Amino acid sequence: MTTTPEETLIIIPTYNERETIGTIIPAIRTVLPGAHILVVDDGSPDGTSAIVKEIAAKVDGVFILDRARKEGLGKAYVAGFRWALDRSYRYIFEMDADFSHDPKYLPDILSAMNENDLVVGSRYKSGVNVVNWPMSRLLLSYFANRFARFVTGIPVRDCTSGYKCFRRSVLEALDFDAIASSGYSFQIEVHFFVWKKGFRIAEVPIVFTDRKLGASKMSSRIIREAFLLVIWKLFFASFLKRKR
Ligand SMILES: Nc1nc2c(ncn2[C@@H]2O[C@H](COP(=O)(O)OP(=O)(O)O)[C@@H](O)[C@H]2O)c(=O)[nH]1
Ligand SMILES: [Mg+2]
Repeated sequence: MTTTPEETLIIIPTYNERETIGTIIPAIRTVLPGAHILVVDDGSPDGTSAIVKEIAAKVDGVFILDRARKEGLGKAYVAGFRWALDRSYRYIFEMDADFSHDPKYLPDILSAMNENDLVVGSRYKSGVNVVNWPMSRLLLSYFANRFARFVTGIPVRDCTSGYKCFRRSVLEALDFDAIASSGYSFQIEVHFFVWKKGFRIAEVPIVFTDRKLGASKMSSRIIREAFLLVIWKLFFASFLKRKR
């Protein structure tokens, strides 16, 4: 690996993750010592932010970005990306707080960055690698991904993955104001724009294990947003580009 950990930032969006945030931070640092961690908290009423502040007071390279209210994953990530671009990080990760994204894959993803601009931790790269999700949730995710790929043409098998690493230049090239969505569709939109701009994208297989602590923030509104708004918006964007 030719990267140094201080060049790497891991952004974790949180909403009510007090049961996991205190253990995921040291787990990340064990695997990637020296990597910086930014938690973007949307005013969690359960005190997630206070736990992060306690850790940050003792450990270098751990930061909290407090936002006033819950505005969805997309807005939290955009705030985190802007924070990262104001500093000198070269590799910027997205990662969940709930251990669904096992920190053990961080070095594999980072190594793959040597030849790529975006590397996605992928549940569907080789078969289906999801543990403990109810069948209904798995089918929804799997077919939503196939549908999104079919409609938009994005060459990523796990379009909704929230475990990934961007090269700084990718985030610099993204027009954050053009990314309207807030839930899983945020991930689809980001993949779409990165692909359309011609960046190199790769997927690294991961096993995704459903959270054992805390609660999912998935909602039917988020699913509706992904299906109706983004996929069709991206379909027409893709179609119009091909026509021109
Ligand atoms: N800041 C912020 N984080 C969020 C929001 N919604 C979800 N998250 C975080 O995004 C990550 C993934 O959410 P999760 O509920 O685990 O989704 P699931 O794994 O698809 O069920 C977790 O770290 C959540 O705490 C939000 O509105 N704001
Ligand atoms: Mg989760």
